[in-house]
Amino acid sequence: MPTQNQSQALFARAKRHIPGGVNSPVRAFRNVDGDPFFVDHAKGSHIRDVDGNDLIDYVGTWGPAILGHSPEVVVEAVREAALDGLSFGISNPREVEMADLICDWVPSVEKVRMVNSGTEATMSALRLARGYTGRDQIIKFEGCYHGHVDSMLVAAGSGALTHGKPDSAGVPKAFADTTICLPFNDCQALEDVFTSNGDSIAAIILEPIPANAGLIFPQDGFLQFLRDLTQKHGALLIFDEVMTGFRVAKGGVQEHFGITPDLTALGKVIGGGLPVGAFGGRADIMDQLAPDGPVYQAGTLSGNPLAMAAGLAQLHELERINAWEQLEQLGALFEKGVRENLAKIGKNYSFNRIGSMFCLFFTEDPISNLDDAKTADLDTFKKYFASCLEQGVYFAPSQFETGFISTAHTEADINTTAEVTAKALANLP
Ligand code: KE4
Repeated sequence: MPTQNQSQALFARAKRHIPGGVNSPVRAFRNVDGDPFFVDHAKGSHIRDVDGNDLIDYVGTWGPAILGHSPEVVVEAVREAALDGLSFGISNPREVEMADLICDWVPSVEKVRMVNSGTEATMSALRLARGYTGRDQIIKFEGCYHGHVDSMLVAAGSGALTHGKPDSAGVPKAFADTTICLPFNDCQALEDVFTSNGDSIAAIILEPIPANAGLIFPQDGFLQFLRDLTQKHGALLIFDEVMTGFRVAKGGVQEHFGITPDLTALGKVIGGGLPVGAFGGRADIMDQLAPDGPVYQAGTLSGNPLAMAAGLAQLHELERINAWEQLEQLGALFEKGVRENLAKIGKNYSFNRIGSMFCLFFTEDPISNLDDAKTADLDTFKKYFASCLEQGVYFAPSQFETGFISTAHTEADINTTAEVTAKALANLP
C-alpha cells in the first residue's frame, strides 16, 4: 500500500481501548503478518482507506455486500425506515415481510426467527435441536466455523469417537464433551460415531459448502448421506448457510444440491450489511420455541426495522436483477484469469469456486477437508496477499477464508485483478 500513516496512527490508538485493536480477530491481519488498514468509505466494488488508497474489494464485509457496498436501493430503504423509528421492541410489519420472503425462497424453512448475528442463529438452532430431540450430543466438522458459540469452539478429540476438546480458553470441558468433531467428507467416521453414540446425537451441523477453511466442496453424495444417516437415527440435520444463503443460489446450497435440512442458520446477505441473523426450518421443530414451546430464545433487537428494511431491499434487488446469473458470469471470468495466470507460472494450485465464492489454495493437493487445506504454503500466501494489496486488490487476510465477488464488480475490475494477480504470482519464490 503506497501510504498507511493514518491507518497506523488509528491502529495504535485503537489498541489502547480495543483488545488487539480490533472488534473481530481476523481484522488484525495476524495471518498475513501485517497491520490492518482502516476504511474511510466503501462504494460498489471499491474501498477507500483513511490514507486515500483505493482497493478492489473481494472480502465484501465477509459476505453481506453481495450487491457491493452501499447499494442505493439499500441505503434508501434504511434512510426511509429510520424516519419511522430506529428500534421498537414491538413487532413491526417488516419482520412479517422478511419471514414470508425467507419461507418462500428457502423451501425447507416453514417458520423462521430473526436474530442479530450468525453466531446467534447457530447457537439458537443448536439449543432448539437439543430441546426438540431431548439429546445433548452435536456433531460438527473440522474446518467448519459456526460463530463463537462455546460448544462450537471445539477441536477434534484424540480419536474420532472421543469427544471434542476446547479450541478456545474459557470453554468448559463439559461443553466440549457435548461436541464430536469429525473430518469433513468422512462417511466412515460418521457411521462409527452413530453406531456407538447414535441415540445421544441431537444433530449434525455443517456448512454444506465449508467456506471458513478456504472453500471446500462436499464429495458427491456426502450431503445425501448426512440426510439419510440423521433421518435413520432420529437426529436433526442443520445447514449453517450464514455465508452461502441467498448467495450460492436464491435458496442457498440446499436448493443447489436439492437436499432438505431440518434447520437452517442464515445471516450476512439477509441484513444488507446491517446486523442480522436468522434460523428456521420445520414448523414442528420451530414451534418448540418460546412463547409456544419450552425452548427459550430472545433478542432486544431481533427484527430491528432498519435491519429488516436493509435486508428486504437487498433480497428484492437480488431477485429483480437475477443476481445469481450475473455472479456466475463474473465468477467464471475471474476463474479464467486465475487459471491463465497459474498456467503462466506452471503451478497447479488448487482453486475452488462456486458462483461468486472462491479460494486459491497455495498447494497443488486436491482439497476435500481441513487437513488438505492445511498443506497450503502460508508464507507464499502471505507474499501473494501483500503484493495484491500493494497493487490495490484486497483479498481476505487469511488463506483459510473465502473470497466474494459482488454484482457491483465490473469486467474491468476483474481484468485489472487478473493483471495484479499475474504480477503477484510471477514474483513468488
Ligand atoms: P457472525 O456471528 O460473525 O455474524 O457469524 C458467524 C458465522 C456463522 N457461520 C458461518 C458459516 C460464518 O462464516 C460465520 C462468520 N464468518 C466469519 C468469516 N469467516 C465472519 C468474519 C469475522 O469473524 O470477523
